[in-house]
Amino acid sequence: MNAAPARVTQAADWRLDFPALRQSVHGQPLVYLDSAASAQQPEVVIETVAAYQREDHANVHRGVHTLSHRATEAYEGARDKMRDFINASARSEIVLTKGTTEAINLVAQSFCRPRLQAGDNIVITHLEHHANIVPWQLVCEQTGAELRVAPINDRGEVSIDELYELVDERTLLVGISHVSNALGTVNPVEEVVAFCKGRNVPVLIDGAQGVPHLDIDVQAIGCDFYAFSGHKMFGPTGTGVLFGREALLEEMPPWQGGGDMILEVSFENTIYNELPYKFEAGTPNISGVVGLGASVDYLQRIGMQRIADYEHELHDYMVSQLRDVDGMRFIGEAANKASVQSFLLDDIHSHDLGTILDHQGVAIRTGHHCAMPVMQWFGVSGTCRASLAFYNNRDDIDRLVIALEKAREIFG
Ligand code: C6P
Repeated sequence: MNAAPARVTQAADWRLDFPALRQSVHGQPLVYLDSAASAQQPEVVIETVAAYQREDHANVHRGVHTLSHRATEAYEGARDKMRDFINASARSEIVLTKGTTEAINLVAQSFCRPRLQAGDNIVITHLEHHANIVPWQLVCEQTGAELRVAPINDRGEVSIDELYELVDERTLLVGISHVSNALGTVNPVEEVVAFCKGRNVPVLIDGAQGVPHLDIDVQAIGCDFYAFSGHKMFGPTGTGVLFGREALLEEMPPWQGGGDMILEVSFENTIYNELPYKFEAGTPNISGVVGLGASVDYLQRIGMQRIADYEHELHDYMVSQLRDVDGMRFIGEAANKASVQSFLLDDIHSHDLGTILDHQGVAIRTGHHCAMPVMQWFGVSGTCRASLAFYNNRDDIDRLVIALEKAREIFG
């Protein structure tokens, strides 16, 4: 037997782990092609959260009683899993946040704001999600610094040479996505980090769309910060991670104050907690983080490299099948892509097309994908976006194609 059918069989098995994928929508078996917005959760994540809530729930780091110990163990155990998952060198480098957005805002306010002065700059790219644009705009407004934006080309690839030209001795940080959510472009982050390291410029990578699809090793990448969200990696919403190099995190002040981020408080003087707790004020999303730990275990059982290989093949299949649909216009054709294809069909509005597909049981995302500058670059108000996870298979793509052909008939 050749490799392709074997992989498809594996995908069918993985799919059975996801209860949400077993349902019908508008009378048709659900085809879920919106994992870039939020991925479905396997049974084991749902059950782990439920079991925690049924039996172990209490506040963390606070109680001497048994349930508090159990909750703390489960929560801190999940941090250890996350450290291992991205190969951070220490658990102190794993700051638990409510998602990528919060993680990037933390860096903007705690790392950049105290350091930035008028005339300094931050460099990002044109294909960033709003979460990797607006926090930098805010901190630039607050400090008088300049936000510089590296352009993209017609295929949706960052012009890396132009990015390098924007970096100078006044650059405090470069922020770049690992994988573009709107276009699927995989950015050469290792190269960018190597260039910036040579100039002592820290790099933040928005890994929201990287972590679910690629085997991430933050030490091999060499980045200073790496941000990602739990709900895109088959875990609960309201969870996420900021990886930060310990030396940088140590230098950074807390950005939110409250319980758990302190060692001692008096009106005269407050002593902050050690890493990573200094950045985790208040009661966290305990059950969500415990569920995220279960999702890491689940992903590691399958293997991220296996997932990446399977998805790569499925992505190629999706692109080849969509390309043959009459009236198809691709938005984003980078040489190196992962998981996503954005497109428009004839002159059908993306929301109309999304609705017609939904009525055939096919879920895609439509609109600007929180990446308005990308839409502006391509001169469109929005696109349709099909995004894959390892639980998708070729049948899903075939159903998408049939649904698109039906939409063409409807719109005449
Ligand atoms: N993109 C999408 O449909 P949060 O909301 O904090 O979990 O993630 C924000 C975020 C940051 N960066 C990238 C590259 C992202 O894709 C996202 C979330 C979703 O594309 C929802 S807008």
